[in-house]
Order: sequence, then C-alpha cells, then structure tokens
Amino acid sequence: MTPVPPDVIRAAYAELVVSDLAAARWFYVDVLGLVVTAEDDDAIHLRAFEEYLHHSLVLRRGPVPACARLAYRVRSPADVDHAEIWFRELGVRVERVPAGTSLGIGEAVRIEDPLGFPVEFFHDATHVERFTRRYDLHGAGAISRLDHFNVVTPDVPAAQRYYEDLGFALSEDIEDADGTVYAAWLHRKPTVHDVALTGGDGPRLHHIAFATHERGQILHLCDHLGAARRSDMIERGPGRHGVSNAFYLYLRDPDGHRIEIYTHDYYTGDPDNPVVRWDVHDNQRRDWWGNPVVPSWYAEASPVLDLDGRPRELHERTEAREADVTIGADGFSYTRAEERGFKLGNQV
Ligand code: 4SX
Ligand code: FE2
Repeated sequence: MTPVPPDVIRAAYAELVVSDLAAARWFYVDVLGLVVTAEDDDAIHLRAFEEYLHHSLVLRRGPVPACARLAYRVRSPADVDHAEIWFRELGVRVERVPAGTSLGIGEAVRIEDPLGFPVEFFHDATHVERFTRRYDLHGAGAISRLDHFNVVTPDVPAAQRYYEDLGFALSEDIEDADGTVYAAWLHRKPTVHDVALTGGDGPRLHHIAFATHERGQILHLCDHLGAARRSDMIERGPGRHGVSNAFYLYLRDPDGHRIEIYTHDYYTGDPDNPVVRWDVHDNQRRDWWGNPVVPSWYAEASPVLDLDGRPRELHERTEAREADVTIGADGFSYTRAEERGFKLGNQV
C-alpha cells in the first residue's frame, strides 16, 4: 500500500524550554495575557482566548533555552497512523507516544523531521473552556489563537518540497532573478501560513506567531511593555508586512525566543489561490511602509532539540543570505523594484 500523508489541519502548539519560569510567566501571562490551563514547578501550559484545546504553548523549565517541539493537529485518529507510516517510509526517526505523554494531548507521533525539527502530529486533545466571550478577562491586548511557526533552514526549496509532499500549499515567497529562494510561506488552514521557511543556518526556530483580531490589540502590547519599562523586548515593528499583508509586531521573551503578534492576513482556502512572489530587492516585501528590518531579526533564532532533548547541530546555508543581498532594500536607502524589472508583489 502506498503511504498517504496525514491530513494536517493546522499548526497547533509549540513547546519552548525557558531558563526562568517566573520571568517567562510574567511575559506570557501578565503582558501577553495568555490563559493558564495548567502549571507546576516545571511547566506552564497556556492557551489564547479563542482556543478550546488544552494548550497552544508549553513553557518548560530547562538549562538551555530552545524549541523542544512543534506540533500539528491532524484531522482524525487514523491520520496519526498515517503519519507514523508516512514518516517511517521517509526514513526519519519516528516515535509513537501514548496519550498523556504531553499533558492534555492524546496518542501522538513524534518525529525528527528531514529539516531537523522535533515535530509532533496528534488528533485527540483535552477540551477546556473557550474564552471567546469572556470579555471580562480579555484586556486591551487580547490574543485569539496560535497562527504559525517560522523555521530557519539552509535549503528553502528542499524544505518547501518536503512540506508540499505533506500537503501544504505555497502562498508567497521571496526570491531573486537568479532563482535563489530566500523564504517561503506554506499553509494547511486557509490563511497565509502554518509554517514559514526562512533561509539560514538551521535547524533553528525563528519565531512562533499568535493572532489578534485587531491592530489596536498589538499597539496596546507595545504600550504595556513601554509602561513596564521593557521596551527592549520589542524587536521589530509594529508594522505592516508586505508578504502576507499582516499587521505585525516581534517581541523577544526573557530567554530571547522570538514571538510575533500578527493580524489581518487573508483567505487562501480555494485550491487556485494565487501565489505571490516577491523580489528580494523590493524594499516593501518585509515591511510595506519600507521600515528597516533590524539585523538581529535576520541573525538570531532559537536552537532546537532532538527527541532526546539534545541540541541539534547547525547546518550552514550555502546560498546567498537575504541580509547580505538587501543592503539598500531594507529601508536604509531605496531601490525601486520596477527599475530592476520585477513587478511589486507579482502574482503568478
Ligand atoms: O517579514 S515578512 O513581511 O516577509 C513576514 C514575516 C511576513 C509574514 C510573517 O509571518 C513573517 O514572520
Ligand atoms: Fe511570522
């Protein structure tokens, strides 16, 4: 029987290792306003206001800040079996774990994916109260749900093929006239992405992103950090992305993990959803208003662990790096895409 890929619904949760659980709690609960589903001395399980599965983020205390897991939800329990067969066939490390191995999560398949990330596929999960209408708890910076993962990997086209084989569809990318691909955005749920691939030394986690309903909620988070005299936690933004069209903000948590707050991307659910390709020299691709991308955003990312909890070795990107080819295209001076013979936000 030919293996069929598991039917992935969406990016569902991430587990981050943090060095100081109390400091992390201040950032994720007191500032971002995420809801605590469960907590003890070792871990905090969090969800956003619209989420009814047990958690979308696990913070686990540990010696080295790192990404310990990225998890996708699949459509049915049978898809967990499909995942096991699919990844055994692919020849990567696969572990089947019983229900409850992760608090609140049913039977699951864990893999070390071909890009080097620790990834879980699950269907069953404990339902908890959905706080959609608990406006008494929301606050001005309310976060609705987890939106996507962004991973750093040396070979973007190879990573794109891996995800396309798994059933993900490309929505946008950044490339140059020579065909070098610098980044790609792929989705299962009908938004711009569940996963973005960023070209660089990998595997590393670039960021995880949470969605709000409105831009005002993102602006409030900036005001909150200012009032707490922690404006140093704001890394990039607020702004409007070119790619995805989303309104965005990047924060760095107390361990340096990057968290994006994101809203206003667009529907991609039809099978003929047009792909948007951006020239790497387009000043507006990463910030629609032409604001500079800070160097740390290109250079820094979180290490990832293997299934035994050991840090993964990095593989170097050998192709051109975006930060090296975009001098002048990240707001420090202006290059006009049309002058380079590339239409802005070109649809194909
Ligand atoms: O910086 S980009 O405009 O390319 C961008 C980055 C677009 C969408 C994202 O989610 C992101 O992290
Ligand atoms: Fe993002």
